[in-house]
Amino acid sequence: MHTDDTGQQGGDSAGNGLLSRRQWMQIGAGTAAAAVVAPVVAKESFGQEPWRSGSGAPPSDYGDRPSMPSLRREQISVHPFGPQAGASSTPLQLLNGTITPNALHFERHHSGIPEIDPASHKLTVHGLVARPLTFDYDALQRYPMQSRVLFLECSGNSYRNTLAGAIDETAGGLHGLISSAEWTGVPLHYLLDEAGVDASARWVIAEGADAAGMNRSVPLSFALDDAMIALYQNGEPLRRSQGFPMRLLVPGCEGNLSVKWLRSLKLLSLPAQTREETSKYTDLKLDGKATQFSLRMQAKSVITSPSGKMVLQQPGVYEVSGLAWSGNGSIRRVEVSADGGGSWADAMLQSEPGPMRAVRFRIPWRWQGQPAVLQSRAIDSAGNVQPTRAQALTNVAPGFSYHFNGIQSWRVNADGSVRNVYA
Ligand SMILES: Nc1nc2c(c(=O)[nH]1)N[C@H]1C(S)=C(S)[C@@H](COP(=O)(O)O)O[C@H]1N2
Ligand SMILES: [Mo]
Repeated sequence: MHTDDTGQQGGDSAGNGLLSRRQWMQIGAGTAAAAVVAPVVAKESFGQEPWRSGSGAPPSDYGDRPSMPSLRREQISVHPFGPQAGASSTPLQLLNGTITPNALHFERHHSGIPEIDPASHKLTVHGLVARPLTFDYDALQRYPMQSRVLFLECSGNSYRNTLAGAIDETAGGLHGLISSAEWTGVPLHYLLDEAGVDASARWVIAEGADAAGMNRSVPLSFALDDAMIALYQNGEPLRRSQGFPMRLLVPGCEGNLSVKWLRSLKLLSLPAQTREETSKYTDLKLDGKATQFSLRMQAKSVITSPSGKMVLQQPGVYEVSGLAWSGNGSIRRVEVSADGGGSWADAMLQSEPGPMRAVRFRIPWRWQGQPAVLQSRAIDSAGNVQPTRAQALTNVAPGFSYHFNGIQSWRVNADGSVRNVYA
């Protein structure tokens, strides 16, 4: 693992231009002609830009969006049954670091975004418990809280790459049903302990207060281990689209389990077999059988730059960078290939790694106009290796598209254009 920024990159460079960090810095220390990104040499003259001709805007009571019109969610899709049942994706290729700004967190709503009055909303814990309990927003604010940086991924993420032909799309357009945030809330076991879980309870059925009343069965062990009732997202109260006033968060598991606008937690000895865990989110196999409750999202990564629809403007050294995550623990290693999987080099993991947390990986790459196929491969702390697209699609029923974690391939053409391909 390479988490330092000192040039101590242990992994060797690999084919088709992948460099070690040390090689990259040596380029930078060379002559101006070989500079890293050919910066303009300063002439010590400063312009009279129009924004310097008068004072700027006054302070405001809430921040505005960056002056960058392209910075917006993508794939804003509405369901044929009604515009409220839709999704939107995080523009992964426009962001850096690991945290998704709240305004760009992906969305998935089965029945639109309810407008909930936090003063009248209640969460009830009932079923196989000694004392059914009801919590309101104010009561939950008084419990001990925890903060955790976690990824959240819809199990339908990346489904476009299960289709027969490779679609020309951006990284966010293909894989943007993943976001990450620092979530703050009440560890669920506090509430369950207080209610007194019956020895016969094995599952917690979580239900939302949206019109869909979306519900899922969560194994009791997950609920007691590390699930939380999230109240804050990146420091501010949850956005309405993320479940205000409160949502369940089940770290590392398919997004569907993290029920938004949470109003009921019912303890049962068996799963409830809800729509979301029978007709949806079961893994249909080639032989007609299905695997239920494959809840943990598998090891996965995606290069966000260079990525689909980008154009490399000139030959030179580029940083290949992306995100990796796994619901089975933390990311141990990310390998990058520039020759379609022929050879691999270790990328640097350049953000704080941790369980159920997305990490940023980076590796320098010299592009001299040669065609290339860029890929990344995540390896998690449980030893799982991200499969190729073909491996990920073996023993999957035709048309089944959930839980796809195959390696993404970006072809860089001689003209610098980057496109999604199946390698
Ligand atoms: N009550 C409720 N909870 C829900 C949903 C919903 O439609 N209603 N969508 C689920 C799905 S499918 C996903 S992937 C995540 C998406 O969370 P986000 O919109 O905050 O990104 O919420 C889950 N929780
Ligand atoms: Mo989802």
